[in-house]
Amino acid sequence: MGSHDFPHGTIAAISTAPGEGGIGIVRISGEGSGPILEAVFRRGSARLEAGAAIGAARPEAGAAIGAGTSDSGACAPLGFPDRLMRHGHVVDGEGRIVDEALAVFMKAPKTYTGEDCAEIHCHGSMMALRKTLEMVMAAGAEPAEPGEFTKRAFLNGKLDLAQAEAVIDLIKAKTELAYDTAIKQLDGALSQKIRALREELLGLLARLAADLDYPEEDETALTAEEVADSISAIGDKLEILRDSEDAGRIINEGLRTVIVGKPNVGKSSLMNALLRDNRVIVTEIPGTTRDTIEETANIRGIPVRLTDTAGIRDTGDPVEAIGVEKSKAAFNEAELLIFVADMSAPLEDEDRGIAARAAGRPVIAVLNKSDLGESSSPAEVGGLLPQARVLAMSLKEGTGLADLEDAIADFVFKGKAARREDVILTNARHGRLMALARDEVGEALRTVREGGSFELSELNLRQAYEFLGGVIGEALGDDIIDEVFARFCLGK
Ligand SMILES: Nc1nc2c(ncn2[C@@H]2O[C@H](COP(=O)(O)OP(=O)(O)OP(=O)(O)O)[C@@H](O)[C@H]2O)c(=O)[nH]1
Ligand SMILES: [Mg+2]
Repeated sequence: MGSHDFPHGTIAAISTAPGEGGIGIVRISGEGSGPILEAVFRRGSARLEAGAAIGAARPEAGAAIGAGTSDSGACAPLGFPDRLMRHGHVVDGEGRIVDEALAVFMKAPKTYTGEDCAEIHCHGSMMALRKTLEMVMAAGAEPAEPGEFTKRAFLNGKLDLAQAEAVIDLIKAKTELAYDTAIKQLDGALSQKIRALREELLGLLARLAADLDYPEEDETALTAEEVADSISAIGDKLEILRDSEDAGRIINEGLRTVIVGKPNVGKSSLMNALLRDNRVIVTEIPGTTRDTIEETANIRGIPVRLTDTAGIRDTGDPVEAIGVEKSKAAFNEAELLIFVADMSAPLEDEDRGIAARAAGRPVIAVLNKSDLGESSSPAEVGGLLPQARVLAMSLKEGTGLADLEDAIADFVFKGKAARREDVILTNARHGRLMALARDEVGEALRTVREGGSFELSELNLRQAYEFLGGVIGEALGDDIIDEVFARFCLGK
């Protein structure tokens, strides 16, 4: 039997992470959830029941299931009262036990997807889970696409699109800050902000429409100044939200940060200090690090993807030379460079050469080994890298590290401390729509300020309203919705 047995398709997937675990969950959603659960699950001890009885209830008579549910999708299956967890066994077509498990049926519409749902809690064994999923499919479920449960929740109005996207952020959150941001968005903080902005736009559009319809009623006539003020207030709010996107993306995806400098200045020591782990080999021999090494550090809640590199210098050693080439490649991909030099020695041509490569790039300069004296000064490094913040540090004595962490956080938040109550855009799709809306509002403002017709600015404001709607998933095409949910993992 196949999906056609249940009009909207009943989907199933293993929802827990692959690997060994105490418990693993097979999740089912759709009208077939109840009958499928009845078909694969025996309550109580299957061993005590006659094998024949189990066999008899098996769904190779698939039609019987279809017939039984065509008009009773919302009914709890026999033996499965709504939302009551039952103990029993998953059994195969011959009545053999696949696993001992707990199972629950949840009646629509008060479920995650808004459809009838069922869950089978097996042991967290990939074999037991796969076999259980096979049984569930044999009983009529189709394999779920990645994100399909959440997509159904969206299509059934359980979540708006921004909230649905927060689910994936939440699953992928690696730091407390990423987690906080996702939880807030799931709770609807961003959606509320978008809705409020749309209301404001709609209010303004209504006032403009009234003005255009009854221009002769002077007492209600709007002045260009009034309209411009209202538009610019909306524009400012859009700008603030748009601006938060860079930080938001970094919170979710991490900041690609590369530690560069000539050999032996303490790059690997710095990597270890930021990771709070002896991850990389440190020796007094120049040229110790020969390969690029990437690890993620949690710095003030920001996932910082650090790359330690081989010290860049001309070398006759072919292995080190490959490392130097890799360093140069990593250098070019960095979103932030940490340039390290030795404070206890005068700057050399090698330092100057590396600094020249970093010209115009976002960079923080560290003068390490301050415990050994000051032969090169922060001012000198500042001369080479005018855009850089320059910090003195001694990794040996543990000074200056906190300043560097502050500097990294400042770089991400552009000096504005991330406040917990702030709504931050974490999603490139939202960022794009927000930028489009901002441009439309900007255009409307220009028109009004230049004495153009309200009608013309009205068109731009309408467009902005539509773009904002796209964030929460209003009036979006199927292709965009599919693309959003394709980012999800299986079983969610
Ligand atoms: N006195 C002093 N020594 C340090 C300090 N930081 C690092 N060192 C020492 O400097 C030497 C080189 O450190 P590494 O971290 O291996 O330097 P690196 O830049 O990774 O070197 P390469 O991998 O060879 O490019 C080691 O002996 C460290 O113990 C510091 O702040 N003060
Ligand atoms: Mg090193």
